[in-house]
Amino acid sequence: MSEMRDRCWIKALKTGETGSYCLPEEKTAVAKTIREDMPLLFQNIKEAPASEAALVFEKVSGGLGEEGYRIEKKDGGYRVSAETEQGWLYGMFGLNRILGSGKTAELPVTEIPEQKLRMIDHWDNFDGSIERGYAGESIFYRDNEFRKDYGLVREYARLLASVGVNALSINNVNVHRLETRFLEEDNLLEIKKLADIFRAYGIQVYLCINFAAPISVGGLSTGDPLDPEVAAWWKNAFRRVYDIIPDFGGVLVKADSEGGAGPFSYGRDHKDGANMLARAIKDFGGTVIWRCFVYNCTQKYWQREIDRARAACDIFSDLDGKFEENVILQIKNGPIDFQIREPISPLFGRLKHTRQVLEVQITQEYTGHQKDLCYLIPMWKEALDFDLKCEGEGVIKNRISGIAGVGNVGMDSNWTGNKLAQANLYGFGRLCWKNGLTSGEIAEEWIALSMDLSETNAKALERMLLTSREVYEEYTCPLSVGFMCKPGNHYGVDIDGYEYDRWGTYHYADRDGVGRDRTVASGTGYTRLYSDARYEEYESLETCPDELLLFLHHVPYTHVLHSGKTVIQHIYDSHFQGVEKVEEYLEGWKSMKAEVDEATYKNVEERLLLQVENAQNWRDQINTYFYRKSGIDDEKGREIYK
Ligand code: GCV
Repeated sequence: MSEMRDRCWIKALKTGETGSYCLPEEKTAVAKTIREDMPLLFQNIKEAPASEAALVFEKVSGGLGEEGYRIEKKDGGYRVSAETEQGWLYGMFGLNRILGSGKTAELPVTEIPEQKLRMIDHWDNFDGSIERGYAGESIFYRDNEFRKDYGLVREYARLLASVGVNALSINNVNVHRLETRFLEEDNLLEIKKLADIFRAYGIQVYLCINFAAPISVGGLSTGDPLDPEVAAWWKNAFRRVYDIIPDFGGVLVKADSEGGAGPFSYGRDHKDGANMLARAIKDFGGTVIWRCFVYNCTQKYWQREIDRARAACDIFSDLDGKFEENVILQIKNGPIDFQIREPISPLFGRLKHTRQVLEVQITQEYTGHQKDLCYLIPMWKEALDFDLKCEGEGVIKNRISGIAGVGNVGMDSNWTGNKLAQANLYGFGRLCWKNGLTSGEIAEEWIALSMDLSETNAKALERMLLTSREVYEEYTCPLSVGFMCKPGNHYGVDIDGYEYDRWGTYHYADRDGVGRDRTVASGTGYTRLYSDARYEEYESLETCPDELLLFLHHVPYTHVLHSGKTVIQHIYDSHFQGVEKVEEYLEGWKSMKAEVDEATYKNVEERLLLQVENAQNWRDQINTYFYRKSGIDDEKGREIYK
């Protein structure tokens, strides 16, 4: 069974504000959850007959939709109204949050989620490892078996539901041999137990599938999506799934990507692949979420005409409008791969008649491995608020039908390895639900619910969170150049680690300048994938935003930014500054020691010490590298190792 877990942001309230509550009848799994969890969340209040209750749940019709709720004060207590039990569930957690963060002045509140699909993607493998996981082993699997720690799974389901997550894929998008067999009956019976737990918290379970499964487990000679035998095999497999889990969500598919099978293997396109699965799963009510992370990962660095940033657009643009209704395309926020700074993927603008989901990475693969502090909400907000300036609705959050985040939890007792990385999971859910929340509001809420800090320290921690993305950017990635990290594990500096490799992520630094030329005038033409307005902005050095410069242009080190600095001076300044700020984080955290429990204090201090070391390494190597390339001194005369 699970060790004592950090309850995170869910408060066991002892407010004394409410004397009693009236529970909904136990008709469904969700209502049962409310009955069981109410006493955990509102600890000093007792069940009471409806007439006396100070906290009542009421069903209403109209106005709140399938998941919305309203909370208002009523006769010295509170009333939670919803059209459904799922709405009540969210209302219960909403009230817990409001009371727990002392925000009762905001009542009455009416909340309806702004994104329909709010999904966590697990990259968990059956052997218990997690691809890009930084918080211990998988909570679902161990040694090629189901871990069967149902209490822990339930705690996790509660955590996700408390921030409004309503879907979950439970295995890695890279589907290996054993996970391919998740579609077989014995495994499905285990998956059903997980689905039962998640269902009780309003969360639908999805599986990642291997496009080559008809061959590897089905014994067919082909996985060709246009072969009727292949389609029949999938339909049969889905029938098996739905016989066991009737409300199964569907499948998430990574195909033709990083060595995996896909429709290209059979000379077909991605509409053929996605639609075949969509038709096979349609009768059972399932959805196919198809990832657009498809690119050639075997290029040579001198093949400058091949641009990985273009790949998704080149492959998917012409397929717009040709997908079945139960297909959703899942698109990473940037065109390459979850770097600390990338432009927004132009594919969002090119799909006008296809459902799309934004994919972000909560787990900190390229953003510090949950050792370095990096609060990611500002980055995701930038994506949601980005205006493509195209015909019709241009703002991303209004074009998509959901958001998926690659999860960041594991067996570590605080769930996320670094306690402060909890803020990213919390914020993911809150932001999916209410896109208009600011990064500051989310940070403030999370701190109020998760820590017991004085106002001054709470503000100081909030500032740390809010500045941490930019600070990480400062000491790692100048001007969106990207991928100067160690190959393989993606932590720490290795400036040329990927420069001559096959992955298509080159910075092209030479003695004169740096950056990837993606212009129409002299580069790969990537800028033309955007609307006219964005193309013009990005194509011209006059208007290209500084922070995207090296993603889009190759410029001399002496090029002057809008900030007034040269590129080389910006590199030096930002790297010195980034390290200074991390050192300040450490001092700031030390000054909070008296107000933080010991385990959390140590947990974060340990990681900040690692972050200081990491930031210094980045600073020193980047500064030396660019000094050696350019021969240009730091105008402030600081020490740059030669
Ligand atoms: C699950 C990046 C990561 C891979 C990941 C892949 C993806 O390339 O490094 O570990 O694979 O993205 O999103 O599919």
